[in-house]
Amino acid sequence: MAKIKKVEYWGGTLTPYKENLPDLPYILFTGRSNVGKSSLLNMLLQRKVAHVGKSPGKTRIINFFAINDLIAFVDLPGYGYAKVSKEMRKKWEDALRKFLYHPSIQGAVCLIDIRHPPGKNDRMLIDLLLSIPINFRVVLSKADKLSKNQQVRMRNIIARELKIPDEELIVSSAKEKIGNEEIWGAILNFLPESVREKLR
Ligand SMILES: Nc1nc2c(ncn2[C@@H]2O[C@H](COP(=O)(O)OP(=O)(O)OP(=O)(O)O)[C@@H](O)[C@H]2O)c(=O)[nH]1
Ligand SMILES: [Mg+2]
Repeated sequence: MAKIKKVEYWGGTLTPYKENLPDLPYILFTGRSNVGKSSLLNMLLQRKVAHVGKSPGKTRIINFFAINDLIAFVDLPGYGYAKVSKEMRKKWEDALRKFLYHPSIQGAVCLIDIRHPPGKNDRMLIDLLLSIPINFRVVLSKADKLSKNQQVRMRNIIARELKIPDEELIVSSAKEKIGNEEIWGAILNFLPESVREKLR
């Protein structure tokens, strides 16, 4: 796990194109609206920095959080948010696609609700990530909502659907602080050795 000394909110942007982004490694948090991205980020950072919403679509802009001046977490708005027009959604998807090629992006954490098989949007995103040279890990969120047996069952189902080995899917709960170590382990592995050493 990383030693978090300082978290700095850099502010948000409506499109992934923010001029003069500081040249730090970025870790993206993706997933459909309401899946628990902001909550997971708060768990990993051990403080309430990202806004958590009762209704889907809480995060409407891209938020950047710099950690120890070494790396930055990027909290993305959720996809599949029904109240956004088709045109807006298309614009957003194109922008995200472009953003994924940004040279500073070192990895992505993709959340999928452990209670449901991946939807069309989840699959589109995973396929996109598989098609470009980017490290990513899939995290199954809200595990506290299922029994241990159900968690194992859903992990198998989701792994099969995504064609990812099931041991690579990380089971997590922001509510019960499950998966923190494992997710940090994955994130540290995305980073260059020199940065990883400084975060430890
Ligand atoms: N039981 C349970 N609820 C959770 C967990 N993580 C998030 N939630 C709840 O799910 C809802 C959405 O959480 P957010 O963290 O705002 O989700 P998000 O993916 O950032 O949503 P958008 O910003 O709309 O894309 C909130 O009501 C959270 O309290 C979890 O691990 N367990
Ligand atoms: Mg959010």
